[in-house]
Amino acid sequence: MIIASNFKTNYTRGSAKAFIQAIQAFIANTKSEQQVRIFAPFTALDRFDEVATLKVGAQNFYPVQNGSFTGEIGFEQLEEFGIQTVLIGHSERRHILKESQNLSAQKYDFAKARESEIIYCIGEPAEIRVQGIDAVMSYLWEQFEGIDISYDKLIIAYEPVWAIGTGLTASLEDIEEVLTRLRDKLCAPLLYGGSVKVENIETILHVNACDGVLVGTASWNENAFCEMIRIAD
Ligand code: G2H
Repeated sequence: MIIASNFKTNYTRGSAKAFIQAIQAFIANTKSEQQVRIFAPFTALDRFDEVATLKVGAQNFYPVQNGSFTGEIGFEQLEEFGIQTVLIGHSERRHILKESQNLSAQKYDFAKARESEIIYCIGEPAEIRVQGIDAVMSYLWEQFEGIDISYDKLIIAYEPVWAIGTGLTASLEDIEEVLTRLRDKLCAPLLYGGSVKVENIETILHVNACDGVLVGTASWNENAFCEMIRIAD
């Protein structure tokens, strides 16, 4: 299973590094075989000790080699820290930062050319969900425009927008329905994200076609995140 934590805009450099080192120690002590990912803030990125099952990733980057893009971080600047995995298309980038599908696709092409693992996020807002599964699926397929779904380092995270950071989790039936329809057309591992927590991770991981989870809020606690990895074991 893939168990990923998205720190979002939380943690200082020191506290994020301490968290990552604690997770490394947990993996070493328990010999967990779960594939763990931690998407830390840029300021906490560093060359961490190598742990085979853990990758530290970046939550974002700008798809250029060099250039004049004030305030942005380029991919080469991430590679300096040995970053091998990135998030693209998270709903907070799409909806709050107004990133277009075109920009997500540009980032995707850039990271793919650098042979990085990509966790590519898709999800529908509440007004689409109420229209039923066909509307949800056509909305989700639009988020694959310009995306090479055959890339062998692609992981997809299905995160219904209305379930993100709200405490509302999609029902197991809804998650299964979406993931199995995605599975019909996609070979990439499929994650669910949206208010995953210690109390619901076990049942979510048992959903047909679910290969893991992307966790925000509930992972911002070292013990809780370790417990989620343990439950996946
Ligand atoms: C969805 C998720 C992590 P949360 O954004 O990407 O966050 O678990 O807080 O809903």
